[in-house]
Amino acid sequence: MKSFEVNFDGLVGPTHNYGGLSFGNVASQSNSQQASNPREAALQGLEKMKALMDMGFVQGVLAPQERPDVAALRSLGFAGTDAQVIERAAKEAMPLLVASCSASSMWVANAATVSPSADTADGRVHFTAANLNCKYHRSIEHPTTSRVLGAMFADSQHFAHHAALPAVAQFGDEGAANHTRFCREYGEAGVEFFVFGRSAFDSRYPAPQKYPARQTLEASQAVARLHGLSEEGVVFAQQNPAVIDQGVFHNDVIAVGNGELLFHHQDAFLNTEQMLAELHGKLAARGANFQSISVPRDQVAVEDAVRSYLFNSQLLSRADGSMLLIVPEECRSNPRVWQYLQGLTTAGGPIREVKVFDLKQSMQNGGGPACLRLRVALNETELAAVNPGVILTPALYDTLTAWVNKHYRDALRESDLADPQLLLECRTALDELTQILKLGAVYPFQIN
Ligand code: SUG
Repeated sequence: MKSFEVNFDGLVGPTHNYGGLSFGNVASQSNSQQASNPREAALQGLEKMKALMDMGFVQGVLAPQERPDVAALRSLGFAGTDAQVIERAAKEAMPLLVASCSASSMWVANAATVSPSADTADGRVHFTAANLNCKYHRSIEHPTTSRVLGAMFADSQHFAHHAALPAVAQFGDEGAANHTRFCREYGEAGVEFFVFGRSAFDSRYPAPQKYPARQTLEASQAVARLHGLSEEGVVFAQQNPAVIDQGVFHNDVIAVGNGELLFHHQDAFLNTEQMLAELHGKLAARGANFQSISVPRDQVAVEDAVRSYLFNSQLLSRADGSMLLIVPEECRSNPRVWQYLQGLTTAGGPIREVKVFDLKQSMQNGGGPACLRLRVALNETELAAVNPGVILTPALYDTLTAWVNKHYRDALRESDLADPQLLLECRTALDELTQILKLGAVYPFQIN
């Protein structure tokens, strides 16, 4: 049976703004308070989705969340009509209003961890929504994420959904941003690679000093158990705490994997040799020929990797067996990174082509091409069981582009977030979107 890796990209929501909300994420902190352009952000994302579709990849769409999140503000004690809730939050606690308006759900690599059916004990595709509890503005995403994923992957014969892990730092879980799957073919059993930043219960593991390690070992282990993964099918590895302190807040800022290949920075991990040997051995047992490309620090410094998002790229398998790397424009404007990439594609290795996309609106909040997509490996039967409304077609692309142009503002500043009209605009847009994507009622304003 044929199998595919389907990329579901997060559609940027109408409140996309620069709130400076993510301590440890250099771009989010340095662009705080700049005016954003939500329309441009959403169109940039759609361009990338269309380009992949046009290249023959199966491409899906993941809906944004309801923002401002009035229900979250109510749970913090703001009361009255919806307009009054927003007005009071703006007057008394602006940072909470900003957090409740974040369009951060666009970075769907953080929505969930996904294990394909070939890896799981019950032969279903498993999803665990990420609790994202390191940052308040992201911790409020998972209930809607679960509803949206449930509406996209509804058939319980093929899909199993797990609620987010306990909402405490000891089980901090950032989803697929710290998870990669290696395999020979997408439909064959693979090895799932979980990368954590610290251990919550075992002090022998070092931790970063300056910035938070968002993913714990215990969270990764819990997800592997929930998904019914076998010991032969998992490898756990620790991120180098020193790179977290340089702004690598998720492992997908310093490494990306696909098929039989891991593309990573020399300084990405602790105990790299041992980890690579384990991956090699476990993949060999599955008939796969694991390879890695380590980018040396004297060619690309960690700082260049963080600024350019070289590793926050999409590594895609093409029909001829070669790989394509989708990178953000910031890689081309960094001379060292661009030079490295020129050498990489001509070296006779698996990565033969680089394609560049302008994702500046998302990049300025620390979200590159890989952050914007959730990968779901599916066989033909499973793909047929996915809600067809969320699979991108030329017609859906046109509809979504028109929808964005109709509903989105082209400038948003912090002061605009207090405008009660913005809430109405967002709800009108999202109500229409659930019809376009055939999701049913998934948003709090549609349910309550
Ligand atoms: O969680 N930025 C996101 C970026 C997530 C990137 N995802 C991956 N690497 N997979 C974060 O830090 C910034 C929001 C603001 O400051 O307005 C933000 O949430």
